[in-house]
Amino acid sequence: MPKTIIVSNRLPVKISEENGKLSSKPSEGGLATGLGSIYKQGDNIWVGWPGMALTKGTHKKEVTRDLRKQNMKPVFLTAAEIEDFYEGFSNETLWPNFHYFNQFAVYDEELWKAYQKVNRKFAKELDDVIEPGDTLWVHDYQLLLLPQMIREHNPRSTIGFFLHIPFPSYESFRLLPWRRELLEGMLGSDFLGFHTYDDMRHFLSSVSRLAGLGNENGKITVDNRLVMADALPMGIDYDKYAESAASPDTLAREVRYRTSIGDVKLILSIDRLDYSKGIPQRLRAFETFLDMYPDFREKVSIFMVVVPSRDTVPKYRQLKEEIDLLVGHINGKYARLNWTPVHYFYRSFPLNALSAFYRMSQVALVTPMRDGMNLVCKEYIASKLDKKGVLILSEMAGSSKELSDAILINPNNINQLIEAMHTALTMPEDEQVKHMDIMQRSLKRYNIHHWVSLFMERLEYVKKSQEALRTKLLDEGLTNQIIGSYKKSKERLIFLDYDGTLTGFNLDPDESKPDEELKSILKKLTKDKKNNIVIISGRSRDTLEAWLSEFNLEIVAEHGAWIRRHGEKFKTVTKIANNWKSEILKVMEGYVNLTPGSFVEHKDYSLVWHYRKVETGLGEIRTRELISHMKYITTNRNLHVMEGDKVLEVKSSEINKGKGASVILDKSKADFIMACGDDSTDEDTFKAMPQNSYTIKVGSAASAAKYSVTSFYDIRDLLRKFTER
Ligand code: GDG
Repeated sequence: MPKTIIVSNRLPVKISEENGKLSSKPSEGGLATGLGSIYKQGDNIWVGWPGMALTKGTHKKEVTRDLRKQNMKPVFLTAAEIEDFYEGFSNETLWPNFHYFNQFAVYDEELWKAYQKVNRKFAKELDDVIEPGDTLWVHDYQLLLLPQMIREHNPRSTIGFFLHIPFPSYESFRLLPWRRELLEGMLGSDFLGFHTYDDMRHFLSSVSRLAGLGNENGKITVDNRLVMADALPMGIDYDKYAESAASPDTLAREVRYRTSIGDVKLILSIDRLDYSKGIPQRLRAFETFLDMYPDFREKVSIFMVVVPSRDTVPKYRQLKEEIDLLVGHINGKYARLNWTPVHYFYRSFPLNALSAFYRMSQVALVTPMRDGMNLVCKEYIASKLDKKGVLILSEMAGSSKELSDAILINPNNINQLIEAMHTALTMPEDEQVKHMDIMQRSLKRYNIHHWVSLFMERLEYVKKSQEALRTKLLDEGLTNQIIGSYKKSKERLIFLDYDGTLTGFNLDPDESKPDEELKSILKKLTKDKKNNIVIISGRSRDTLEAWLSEFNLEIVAEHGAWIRRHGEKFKTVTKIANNWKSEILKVMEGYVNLTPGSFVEHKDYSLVWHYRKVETGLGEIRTRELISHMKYITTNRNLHVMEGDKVLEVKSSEINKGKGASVILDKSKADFIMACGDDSTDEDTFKAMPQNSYTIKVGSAASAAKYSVTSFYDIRDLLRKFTER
């Protein structure tokens, strides 16, 4: 039976060694709980590093055996790999870059090599466990290259990827020397999940700029494979935190802690030691708060837990020293015998202690400079059983997108932060309850289990969509069937769109001219007296005439506005009004003035705005503006606004390729009819074709065509086979 494989840098256990004896402790992290419902079932498995560098072969065997029983498989890393891959490239290159701390980022070829090597090591370990039909879910920034590496050996695998940290804007991501490789690695996935819509759109923007791949609502076509990106904010195990907050152990702890601290209001701050969390900024704001509001001295304290993390990395060590100094400074300045302004703990606590801290605190101060999501603020809310308490939350945390009932602040704005503390400490209880209630409802619903099942559903949806597209894919059997019916037929009518169907898309339109290969195909096809080949294109009749006049074929130009039959000149199909042009041209020219690199092409029955030479992004924005402008002025005017590859065309609604094709179909007695096209304008052609014809779409987008192929080369191949004996 197909299984699910979870892959992350760390396994949800930690192995430690004492006096030569190994022991393993399960980790309590939210992810471990959420994914527990998956990896503990049947043959499912979690693959990752067990958290310790083991050198002895016997130890490795023992750990492997022990973990196997718990549905886990270890990937053993050497001390050097941990240093270069984990502490190095992951935490000193990717982490700062993705959190917009580029001044801290280290660019080192050796670290990059280690990162590739360890990702490859994971891929190798996975090769031993992956079987056809398996689903893989890869986690986080340490394994960005892994999806592609898995796909190399397992091309049909279902691969999901979730990024737990922010995906930075292209302006940050582009600084990485290995940006392309990293993106390509990620694009090996079928589905990519991010915490927020902003992370998702940043990723899509990098994909467009670096890999040249556009997207339609998050769907990207990579090597003819559909890949989808989406925003799926991670939730917490709500019930676990609510239950822990109500447990007798927690209540007993709260009484003990309260007795020691006395009757002061508490502002809670809990983070891993990390510069992205804004811990010093928070302390400085609290110091100024005490300066500005002396009435609050002796009445309020910060309760600050900093969990040790990455403290072998120099930047983290420095940060620890900075926090130590600041805490010492504030306590030295304000402390009284009966009051400590900052209660500071550099260690971690058991869950019940954490729950007691959440319960005891009037305010939670969660003010990261940047955070993928931030779970602490969600846990605080779930622990507030009486709904009393106020959350101050940084806009830079992914969770701020869901928790708009918190007091949202910009962590760089110290005055705003100070005012937020004052507002929180003086907020009436009924108001606290009102906001807390709204946030609790939302977190209860979008909990970790919901997140896990949503991720799996989305992944399955992408796989099904790929499958649906594949069933239409023109395979060898279907190809032979079409060739057979072509050969048997007495009269044939073949409609061929030009750009994207017979040639690729070129930035320079001159490069789209028929090349030698295409010329030879067209020559052979048009020589056969049984064939009527029709080129049906949006291009102007002059261009098509110039490029194709040497062949004995018919032409439908400008989306059907002009038709050239055998031995005749171009004729218009209908009498089409053109009096709309001057007004539309004025508007388009306005956009040309605004947008360097753009220009307007005049066709007989349409106007086209071209932006392929405009700065990437700007062209797209201007086009969106132009579209809404056009929609407004074309209402009730029988005009049609069409988007193409880096173009926007406005034409009369009376003209479309379907109508053009119908003129030719009407008089035809062909017993073999085929139409090939690649973009939305070809859909009209497909729809105009009779039932028994062959319609073929180039590309994977939804289409009225019966079959699909992946590239214009496939169309060329098919046409070539028609003429072979
Ligand atoms: C990354 C992203 C994203 C803290 N102190 C103790 C303790 N904790 C637990 C908290 C919470 C977890 O650690 C911290 O999670 P965060 O989400 O706040 O931050 P990161 O570790 O940076 O996580 C982040 C997350 O991935 C998930 O996608 O939200 O943005 O950076 O659960 O409760 N737990 C215990 N004792 C402590 O002293 N037991």
